[in-house]
Amino acid sequence: MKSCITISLVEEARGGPFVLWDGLEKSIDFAAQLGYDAVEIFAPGPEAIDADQLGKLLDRSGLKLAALGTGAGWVKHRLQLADPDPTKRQQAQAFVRSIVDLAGTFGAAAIIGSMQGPSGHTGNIDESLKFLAEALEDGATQAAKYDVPLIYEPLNRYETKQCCTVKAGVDLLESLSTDNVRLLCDLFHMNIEESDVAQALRDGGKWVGHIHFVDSNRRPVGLGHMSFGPIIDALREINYEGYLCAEAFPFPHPEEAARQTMRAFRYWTQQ
Ligand code: LER
Ligand code: MN
Repeated sequence: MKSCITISLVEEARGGPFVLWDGLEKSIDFAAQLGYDAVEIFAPGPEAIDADQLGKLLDRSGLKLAALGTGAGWVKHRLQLADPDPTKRQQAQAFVRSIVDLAGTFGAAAIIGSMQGPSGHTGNIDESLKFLAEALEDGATQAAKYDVPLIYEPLNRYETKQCCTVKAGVDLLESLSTDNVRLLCDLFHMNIEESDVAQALRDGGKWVGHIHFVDSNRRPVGLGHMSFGPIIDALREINYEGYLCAEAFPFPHPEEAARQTMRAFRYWTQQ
């Protein structure tokens, strides 16, 4: 398993669960100094990232781009993939494709999390799920051009009503005509929704494609009450070789949150 840390470039998301906030250059250099393998970047949109500059920063530091988040499509632009308005849905899908294109040039995946929309306001979960499935097919087709998967993240019940557990995520992915979507299992959401986090990961099996590595209270790993032993055992059992990515509150501050996660990553993966 490999280590990864989130960098947010989205001012509107201040207070959110992203660890590093100090721009790409400083954040990437700091992540490299701590020994991280990769970064996951949350950007306002593709135009906010200069691909040449990002390429140089990654080369210089030896870090990989693990993934790009699409959540700013919702947080900043109020676009969501299950919007009942077809024009807004198309705009949301175009936003996702633009992030898939940028991530794809780095051999990285785009993540669909908050962009799936809360869905509660339509009052029609089946319709929302149908729109979401169409969007996942669309994004996955685009991602396949770069030989990367699209990554889909079930969220807890306070953020979406469409799909809140690993089981619901697997059912959704299995209903698609593409097999190019993988699940992002965020341990914070799972702590709220699953009856057994480790068993849910085991059941997720081959569909588990990315992990948000965070404790029960969304603080860095080690600062909550999650049992990480069984979680790491389950990931080993399913031969998970992807990233454990720190998506946590920058508690008590970004530098210490990054250090704490790296200590926890080493502790849990080196035993
Ligand atoms: C995004 O990865 C996520 O987990 C959501 O809860 C948005 O913050
Ligand atoms: Mn997450």
